[in-house]
Amino acid sequence: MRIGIACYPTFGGSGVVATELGHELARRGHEVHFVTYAVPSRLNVFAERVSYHEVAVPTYPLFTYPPYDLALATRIVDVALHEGLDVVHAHYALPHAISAHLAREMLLPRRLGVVTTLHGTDVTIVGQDRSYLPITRFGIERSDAVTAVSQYLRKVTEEVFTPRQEIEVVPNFVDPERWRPVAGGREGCYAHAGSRLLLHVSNFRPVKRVLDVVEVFDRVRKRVPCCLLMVGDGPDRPAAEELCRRKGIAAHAHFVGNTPAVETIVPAADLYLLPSDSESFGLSALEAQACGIPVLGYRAGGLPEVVVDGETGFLREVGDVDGLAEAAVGVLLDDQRYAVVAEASRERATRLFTAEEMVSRYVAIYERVLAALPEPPAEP
Ligand code: GMT
Repeated sequence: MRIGIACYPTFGGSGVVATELGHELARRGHEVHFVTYAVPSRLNVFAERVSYHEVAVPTYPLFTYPPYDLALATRIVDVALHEGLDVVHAHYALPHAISAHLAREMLLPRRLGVVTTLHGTDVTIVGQDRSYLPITRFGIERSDAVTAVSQYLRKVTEEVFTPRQEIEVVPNFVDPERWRPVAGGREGCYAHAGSRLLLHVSNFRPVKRVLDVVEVFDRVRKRVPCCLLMVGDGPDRPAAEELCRRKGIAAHAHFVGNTPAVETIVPAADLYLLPSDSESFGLSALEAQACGIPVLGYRAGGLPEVVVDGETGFLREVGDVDGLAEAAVGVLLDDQRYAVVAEASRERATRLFTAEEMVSRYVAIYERVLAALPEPPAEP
């Protein structure tokens, strides 16, 4: 099959999932064409059967807002015609599902299947803004198939958009070879001898509640020697750094910005903190667990589908930083319990969230969509 993938190329989870899926599809013999404005952060452009097609967005004095969605639709058409795409898979509804639909209309009578995967804020925040709700619903309804990355996200999508078609849940997956415990991994990476390492990775948007990460760290540090490693960048980073300075813990909190090689850092951590107020899935929590790192977060959104409280990590109500700190201290001071939780984290993550299963499910969806597309009119 020839599959186009439209996604965000940034460090965010939806682009990561799209990229990992593309690589897996290519490994299974499919031809995969990424169509986006920059090379996705985890894309190996030299991988066999993987191509990258840049979307150029020319500016013009009249354009206060250059129309990326139109440029993307035009590029999808171009790639579909020249590379013979069967399906385009849009990751994150806006604008990808709309551009994919537009491209399909432009290509008629040539056929192109459109599959949309909803990832999170495209439904929970952006898609519910009055400026975008109708067009998000339109994108969902015009897709030939729609998937969501968690049961939680499917439920919210059904409640908010009441779409006509069924939404299938295909959870995200993790590569157990790439994300794995590393012997001695707890030394180094800012964790000094005798000190534990707490880790957070995100785009530092308000939904991630990075100030809660600092609050938890501050409380844990009073009882267990530890450091905090903050990976990523975004709007709330200055506030988090300032809070560390105010609390007098800045020397122990390291903000390192974005880095593509997160899998080399995660195994060095003792605990992974993801106290988002709504996480549709929490891919980084899955990756941490695959490395045998227990996760602490809030009982919100789809995170309870990824982290089992008391078994692979610890979940508390949103805002309960004391509860999270208490759970962190409890497990850090009990080596035996820590080992059990760490092992369960790895075992569950690599058993339930396999590429093999999820990629097969996506391929089955593509095949179903293709089989249902109307035949093009016969040549005269
Ligand atoms: O929806 C977003 O905020 C963006 C998106 C991204 O590109 O980072 O994140 C979402 O998709 C990820 C991959 O499916 C999920 O693991 C994240 O939980 C989800 N983020 C939120 O729901 C906040």
